[in-house]
Amino acid sequence: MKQTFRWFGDSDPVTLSYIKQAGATGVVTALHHTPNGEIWTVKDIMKVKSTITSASLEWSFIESIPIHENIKLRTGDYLKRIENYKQSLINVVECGVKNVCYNFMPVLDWTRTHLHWELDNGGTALRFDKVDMAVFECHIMKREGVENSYSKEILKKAHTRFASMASIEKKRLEDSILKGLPGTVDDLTIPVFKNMIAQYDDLSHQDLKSNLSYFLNEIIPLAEELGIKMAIHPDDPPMDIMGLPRIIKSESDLDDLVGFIDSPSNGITFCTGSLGANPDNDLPKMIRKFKDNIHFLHLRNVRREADGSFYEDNHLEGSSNMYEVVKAVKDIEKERGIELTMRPDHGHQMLNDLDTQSTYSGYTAIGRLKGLAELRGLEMGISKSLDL
Ligand code: DNO
Repeated sequence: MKQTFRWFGDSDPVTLSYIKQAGATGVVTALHHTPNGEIWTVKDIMKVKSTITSASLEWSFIESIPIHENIKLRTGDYLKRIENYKQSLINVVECGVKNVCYNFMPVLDWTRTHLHWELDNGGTALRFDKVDMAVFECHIMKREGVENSYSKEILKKAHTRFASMASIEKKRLEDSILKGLPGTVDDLTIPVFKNMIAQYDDLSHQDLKSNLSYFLNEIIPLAEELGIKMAIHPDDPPMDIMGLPRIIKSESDLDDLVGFIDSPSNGITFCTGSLGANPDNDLPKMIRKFKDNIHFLHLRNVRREADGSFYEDNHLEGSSNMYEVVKAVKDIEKERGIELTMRPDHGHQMLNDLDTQSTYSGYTAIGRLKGLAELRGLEMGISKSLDL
């Protein structure tokens, strides 16, 4: 596998020099300052690219060129936004970058209820707690219709938990959910957020899928002509939240995706953390099944809990069998005669990184370095012992 690290640009405390020291050969980044839906200019792309190449690294994947909400809703100026997207694709290719990750999650990108959840060993992890999510939806943002989204049991627990929460804890929960996680939409306030989700009131899962299919049928022929590999990121967590439809969370969703348009450019970011939070997903089986469409790997491991909660465990631990996952990856690499690009996704906050609040949540240097080192060792062990 080609080993890469996500980098958030010049303001990222995890510098290109650190990334190089971690042993990665490439970085995954985006034009984080270009507003969603605007054209990425050649000048801006080249600036980032030359910073990366000056550090003797490669810009392996763009993560992401985000999709404007009007495209997801197929409303307003969506046709103009699609044209902008196409122009951005033309421009990135002109700069020699040909791999593009994106997602189709309405309003929110990835979502957690805890950004610093304490582990037994003193480090911290990201966590999604179903009851806390219900606390937020029922008692903090007071979403209409929320009682239809949770079981009676969870709603009851949420009621009791909210009653015992100090205001600082309520604020922490609200911030964890709404204060834009790295690479996501801007920070949101509850009123803005409520307006944004209201736009999706009448949009079913099927409608959103049909809007994705429409978008792909516009974009993929051009991407294929340009030699671009598009790779959709699955929904994280892989379930509806806030009453918003989420459509890329299971094997059958991926079946639909690849069926929308048959092209090597219509691909997948196989995120083992996002897909692994859905207990129905058999990750090694899915890797083998979607072998021709997987262009990018996000490797991490979540520990699932019975009520749908999960936290991010060590990369080789958690509920998914990372040995079987990497073995499936090695098999498909061999079959396709290629090396897939991977990044160790997220990492614990640990050691010296505990003394700093400046790294992006989940994107600490040491936790990811540990994840990369473990995955690298696992890959070597599999390759050498199975001759893959
Ligand atoms: C979280 C990330 C996601 C991802 C986007 C891709 O850590 O994997 O935010 O970048 O969903 O568009």
